Amino acid sequence: MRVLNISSSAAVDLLRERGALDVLSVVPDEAEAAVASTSASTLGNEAAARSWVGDVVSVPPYMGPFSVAVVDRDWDGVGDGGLRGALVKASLMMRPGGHVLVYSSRGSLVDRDAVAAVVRDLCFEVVGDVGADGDAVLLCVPDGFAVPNVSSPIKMAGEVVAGYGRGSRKLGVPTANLRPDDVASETDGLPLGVYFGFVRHESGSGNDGVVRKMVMNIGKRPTFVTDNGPEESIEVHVMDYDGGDFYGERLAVLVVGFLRPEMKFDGLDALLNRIQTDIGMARSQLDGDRWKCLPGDW
Ligand code: RBF
Ligand code: MG
Repeated sequence: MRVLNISSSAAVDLLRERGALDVLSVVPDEAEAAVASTSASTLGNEAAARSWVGDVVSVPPYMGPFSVAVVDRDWDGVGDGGLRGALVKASLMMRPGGHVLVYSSRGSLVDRDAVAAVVRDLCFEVVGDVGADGDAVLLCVPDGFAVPNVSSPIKMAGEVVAGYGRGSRKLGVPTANLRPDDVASETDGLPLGVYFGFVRHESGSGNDGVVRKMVMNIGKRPTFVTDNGPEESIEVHVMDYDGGDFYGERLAVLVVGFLRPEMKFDGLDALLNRIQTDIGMARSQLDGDRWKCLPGDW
């Protein structure tokens, strides 16, 4: 079990006593880094206690994925983005089924509703308060990255309309934009961000009866769009398919999971890198036994 420790190095021994095999502590300086590792070496396996000097936002993604994260909202390693920034970053590095414990070492309020508001558009579900005084809040990543607070896959269908000509095809990630009105009732209230599931044609020349895997971005593409101008777009990338565009055809989409919020990346390369990660994560979920059998009308 790999643990992300965004709190004092004192937690390392406790975590390892509880069976954590690999603890990465986010520490503000080299002195604290030394404590985080000596503390663990008393338990035997030095290699399994690592530290990262800096804040959680700078932790390289390859150091994950994590099954557990412990977050002291008052710890230096939380960084300038505060609790929200730390939880966004943690959410990008968690395994499905993983848990995040949020507390405050200074006794500042960690109110369940406040935390729920902070993670509203992240892949976390609030499990509940922990401790007699409710001084910590436990979050989990639903198994299979199921859409939080949604009990079954979301079915929607819409016509493919022209995008904004930003050339997602040229980027190597062609997307079919669904007409927002067609799917408004299903997407209403869903957080902006990246979803995954299945797609098939309802009609049109592409209607070959094949169910394919897809990733879907519901959002405003903040990486490219700086004013608040354009409305939400609902973009579906059909995986393992390099046929034509689907303009005018109707796509039926089954959304089964949610990966992350939509983010403003530092340019195209960073966005494309993350989209490749999204596709990889979606593929490993969609190839699993859970989706061998789709709902009846699929
Ligand atoms: N655009 C963003 O600005 N931020 C994102 O986080 C983001 N995530 C995406 C994830 C996926 C899986 C896909 C297919 C698109 C995403 N986009 C995102 C939209 C991207 O900017 C858009 O496809 C291109 O601008 C072409 O319209
Ligand atoms: Mg498009």
